[in-house]
Amino acid sequence: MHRPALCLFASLMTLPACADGELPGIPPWTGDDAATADVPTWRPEGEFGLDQPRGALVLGDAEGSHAGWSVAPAGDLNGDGFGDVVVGAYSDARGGELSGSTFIFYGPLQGDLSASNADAVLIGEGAYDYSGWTAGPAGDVNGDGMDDVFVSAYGDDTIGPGSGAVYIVYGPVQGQMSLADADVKILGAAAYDNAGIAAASAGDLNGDGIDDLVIGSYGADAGGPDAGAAFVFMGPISGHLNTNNAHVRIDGVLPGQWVGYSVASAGDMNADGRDDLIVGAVGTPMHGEDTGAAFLFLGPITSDRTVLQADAVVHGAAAGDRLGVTVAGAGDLNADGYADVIIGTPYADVDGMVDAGAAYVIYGPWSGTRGAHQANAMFTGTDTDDQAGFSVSAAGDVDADGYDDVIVGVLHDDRGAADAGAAAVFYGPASGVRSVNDADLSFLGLTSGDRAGGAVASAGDVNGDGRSDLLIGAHGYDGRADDAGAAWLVLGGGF
Ligand SMILES: [Ca+2]
Ligand SMILES: [Ca+2]
Ligand SMILES: [Ca+2]
Ligand SMILES: [Ca+2]
Repeated sequence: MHRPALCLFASLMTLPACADGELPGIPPWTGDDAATADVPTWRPEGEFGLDQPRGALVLGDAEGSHAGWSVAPAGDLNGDGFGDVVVGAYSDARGGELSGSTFIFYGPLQGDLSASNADAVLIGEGAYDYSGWTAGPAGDVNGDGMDDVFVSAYGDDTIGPGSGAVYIVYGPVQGQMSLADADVKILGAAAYDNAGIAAASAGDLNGDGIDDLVIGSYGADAGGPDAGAAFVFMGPISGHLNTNNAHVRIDGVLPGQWVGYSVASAGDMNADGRDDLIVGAVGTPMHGEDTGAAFLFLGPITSDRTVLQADAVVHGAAAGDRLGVTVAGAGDLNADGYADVIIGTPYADVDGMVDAGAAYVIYGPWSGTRGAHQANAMFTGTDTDDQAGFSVSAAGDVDADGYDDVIVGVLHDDRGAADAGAAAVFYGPASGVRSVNDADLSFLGLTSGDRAGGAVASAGDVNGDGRSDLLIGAHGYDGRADDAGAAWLVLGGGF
């Protein structure tokens, strides 16, 4: 009988031994009940091409810049009361080859826009920084009442090759600036740590009313070579730091575990008033190499720990699945007061289709150990190499029925054209197994290689009409130039 490597490791370390599919100290999953909801009177449904205007289109302006690799709401960076949008282009060359740029557009935005006309541009410091790999709202990390924005650059080499960095720029943010002038720079502590492969606002993990930031660093070595780590910085955050200055570190325990490949706020999964944290570890070898796992840590989180002290874990179904490439809070899909999460596994094989991909929903409260097949809902790709779950996000409440919804990127969906990609919205409450072709609402890429859905996000309500808006990145879109990329803002009121 196969013995999970993590448990084998635990017993080697004289920690309690554990049975198949369990981590020490974390009891197994025991099942739950699915929720049902009435269908609302207003609900957009069906398949839509991204050529049908429903908001705004941001076009990358340079060949190969891959704008839309990351998309996110940014909070309100200019203080006008409207939410703003960030579009990352990790291979933009404004600051040098592959330095990357991050484009900020103030809400409300409408019609066709170009990266060249962004309200603010944050430019990578140097060649091969990959800045804008992720970018998004930092909350208000300096406590001055203005929202702040973070940008990651996992290729930054200030400490050594691939040490990585995450920047914070305090609001108000406007005009062009080099990230060298960012208000905060957090460096990876060592070469090849790749700090900033993931980063996210962590909500308020220690309950002091100031937002906190979590940084993924899959190459960190404290728990073994490339065991990886997630680093939590409690606000207020200022100045030049490195990951050794983190208030809390969460380390992997196995070589190559790649903890911190993804990180996100889970919301409040146990409804205790404290935000919780989810961390992906794609190299976790539960059922063989690169099964992958995602670990939940309940707030308050104020002391260092390893993934063996997680409050809950879900692991992939098979070797090579790499569960946890992406993780996100999902809002509250079943409207029970407990926040839920969604976990992307684009390299999961589905019914023999290699890398068809899947996204798994787990409802709060979540404790114990479970396998991916014990997710509360599962959204699957429909063809070999679809890579469903390449991106995952809360979608807000698109159909305004009181149940939050989710959006799943399908990197290589072929319905629009070969590898045109798609973004699939599933309305809450969701349960059981559904294919992305059976999504409630789908947005399809237009032309071959667009890779729509390479990034997805809830934009909040950018235009203030009370409808939840969506962001869909297509980093392979050729609108202005080959692979210049694009991002769509889809307004919920645009149907
Ligand atoms: Ca601020
Ligand atoms: Ca909590
Ligand atoms: Ca819930
Ligand atoms: Ca809904």
